[in-house]
Amino acid sequence: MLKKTLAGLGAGALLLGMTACGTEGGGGSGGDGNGGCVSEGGGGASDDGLVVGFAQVGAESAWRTANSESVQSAAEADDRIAELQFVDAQQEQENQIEAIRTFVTQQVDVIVLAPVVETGWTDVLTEACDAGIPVILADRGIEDADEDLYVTRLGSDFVEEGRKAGAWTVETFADDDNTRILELEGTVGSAPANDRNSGFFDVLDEESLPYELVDSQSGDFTAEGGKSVMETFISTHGLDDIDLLYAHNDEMGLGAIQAIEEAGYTPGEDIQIIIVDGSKAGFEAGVAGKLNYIVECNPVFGEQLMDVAVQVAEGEELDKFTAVEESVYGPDDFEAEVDNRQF
Ligand code: GYE
Repeated sequence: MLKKTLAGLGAGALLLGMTACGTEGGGGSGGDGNGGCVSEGGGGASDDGLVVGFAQVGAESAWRTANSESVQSAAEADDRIAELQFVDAQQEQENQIEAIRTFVTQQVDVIVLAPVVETGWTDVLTEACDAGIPVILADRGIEDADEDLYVTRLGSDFVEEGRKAGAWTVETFADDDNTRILELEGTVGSAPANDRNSGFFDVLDEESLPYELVDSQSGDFTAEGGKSVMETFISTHGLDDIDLLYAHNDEMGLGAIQAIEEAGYTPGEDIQIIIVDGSKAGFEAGVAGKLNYIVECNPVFGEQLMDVAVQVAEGEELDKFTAVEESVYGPDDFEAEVDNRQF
């Protein structure tokens, strides 16, 4: 529903939205796949185009910067979008909550949220629902209990990414008695940290790989975080008996590589390293032999997101989740792929 039209509708539209949330919001599962807010929110795009509010996570990684650029340039180039209101939440959930409340006050047509963490969204998303404004999740997901409070999610299958890292680990260390692993987790409570962890260890357990998780800590998806946690790992455990570092993103892996080198070890040889994302800098480290496996996570889905925003505004039925396409790369691929990287 367009901003200007909605403003004119006033309390009637508000009441309609509230009824939809009240009756369908508590279901938790099942439903028609569009949740309780959607049909009431979809008023159709007018010739003026949509006003979209986007509460982005922050600017913590090359992945994130590429994602913001992709969304902003797609909105700019798309005649169906009148305006994208972009908020960088600096990795703070409270900033995202504040941004959503502002979008509701401004009566934007569609809210796009890339949630920093999975929990704590019920109240603010109910407010958006009550205002009749549909919410799309971009990138990260939220807990299942709140699935009726958004229309659809467009992003990566993080469990699958973890599983790919796990499959390579099982294959690589199949002959070892006990694979000793360090894990650099993403932001605590975030969907990619939770899912990349569970997907990875599920595969190791399913395939009965003998392993020991020596330590696992969060580096908050940043290079500084990855480096300082790795320094702590090294001083606590040494590196002589460690086989593998599993870093939930490029930045943390690259920060860790620095710490490993500063401690006098050779990353990629003394310790094998997996990263997730696949930025150019990540591939360059691969070409230099400093890491061993890259699980791709694709941030360039801005154009697809604009399509979804228009469909949602028009009240179309959509799948609850659409995964972007992603691949995996080993040492034989690094050289050939490095120049293709878009971020
Ligand atoms: O892997 C990481 C970023 O949510 C998929 O967030 C995203 C993750 C990405 O900080 O680099």
